[in-house]
Amino acid sequence: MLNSNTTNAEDLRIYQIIDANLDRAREGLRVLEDWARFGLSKEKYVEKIKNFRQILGRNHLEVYKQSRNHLEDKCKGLTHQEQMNRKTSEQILSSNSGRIQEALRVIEEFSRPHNHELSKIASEIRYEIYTIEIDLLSLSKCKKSEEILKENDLYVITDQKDNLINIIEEILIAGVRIIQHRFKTGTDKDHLQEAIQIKNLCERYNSLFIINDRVDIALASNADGIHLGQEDLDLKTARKLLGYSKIIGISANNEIDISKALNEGCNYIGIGPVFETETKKNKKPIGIDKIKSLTEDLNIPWFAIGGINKNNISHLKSNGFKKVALVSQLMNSEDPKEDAIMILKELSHEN
Ligand code: TZP
Ligand code: MG
Repeated sequence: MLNSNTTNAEDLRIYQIIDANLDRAREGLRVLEDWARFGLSKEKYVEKIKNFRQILGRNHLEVYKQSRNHLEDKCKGLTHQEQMNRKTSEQILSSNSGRIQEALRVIEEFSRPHNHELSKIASEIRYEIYTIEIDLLSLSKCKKSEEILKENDLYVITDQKDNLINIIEEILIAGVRIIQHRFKTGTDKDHLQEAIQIKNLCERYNSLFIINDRVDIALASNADGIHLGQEDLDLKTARKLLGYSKIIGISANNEIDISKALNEGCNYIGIGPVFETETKKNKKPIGIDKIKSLTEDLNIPWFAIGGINKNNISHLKSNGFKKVALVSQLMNSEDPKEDAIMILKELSHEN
C-alpha cells in the first residue's frame, strides 16, 4: 500500500515527517517508561507505556524509514536553550510528555489521508499520555513526600496557641521536617487561614505540611497530605478526593486497623497513645510492648504518639522505636527550638 518506489516528492516529505515523529514519540515514551520503572517503581505504568512504544514500533513502516534516505534534513541537530534548563525529574517528565503529545499530533494529522489506522492510534495514545503525565507527576510528588517521612524521625503536631506561627518557625529552624496542623476548635475560615500560613512556612523550610482530619482544608491549603483517624473519612474516599500527589497517614492502634490501612495504601501510620496524655485524656494508653508487637513487620514509616517527651525518648529508642510524634512537649515548651534540637539529637543516636 505504501511503497516508496512509487511515491512522489510530497509523499516522501510526509513520510519523512511521520518517520521523524514516530522516533520522537517513542524516544519520549522511553523517558517516561524509565522514570515509571526506576524512579517510581510503578509496574502498571511501565507496562502501559511499553505497550504504546511497541504499537508505534509495529506501525513504523518500512516506507517511512526509507524516506530518510531520500531527503536531506537541514535542521538536524538543532537544540533549544530550554533543553539545557531541565533540572528536575518533573521538568524532564513534563517536557517529554509534551514532546510525545506533539509528535503524536503531527503523526495524527499527516497520516490521516493515507494511513487512517496510524492516525487513529496516534490520537488514542495522545489522549492517554495527557492522563499518564498527570499521574506520573502526582506519583513523583508523593514519592518525594514519602522520602521526607522515611528520612525524618520527628513529627510535630500543632496545638491552638496565640503565637503558633512563631513556635512553628522555631521548630523548623531547629530542623524538624514534618509538621501536622491540628485544629480542633474555631471556624473553618480561621482553620484555613492558619493552615495557609503554616504551609508557606513549611515550604520555605522544605518541610512536609500535613492537615489533620479535614480533606477540604488539605486541598484548599495545598497541603502535602492528610492525617486521618478511624472516625474520619475513610482512606479510599480521601484518596479519591486528594489524588495521588498527597500522602495519607492513618491513626491505627490494633492489628485490624493497621492491616486495613496498609491494604488501602496509606503512606505512614501513627500508633498510640503510648503513654497517658493530657492532649487526649479519654484515650487509654496501649503501651510499649503492644506497639512493639503491632509494628514488628511494618514496612512503612510509623510514628509512636502520646505522652512522649524529652525524658522518655531514650527509653522508647532502646525499645526499638525510631520515630515519634509530639504535641505538648514542643507546643508548651519555653524554648521550642532548643527542645526540638535536643530531641532530634536524641532520635538520631544509634542504639
Ligand atoms: N493521637 C494519639 S495520642 C495524641 C494524638 C493526637 C496526642 C498526643 O499528644 P502529646 O501531647 O504529644 O501527648
Ligand atoms: Mg482525626
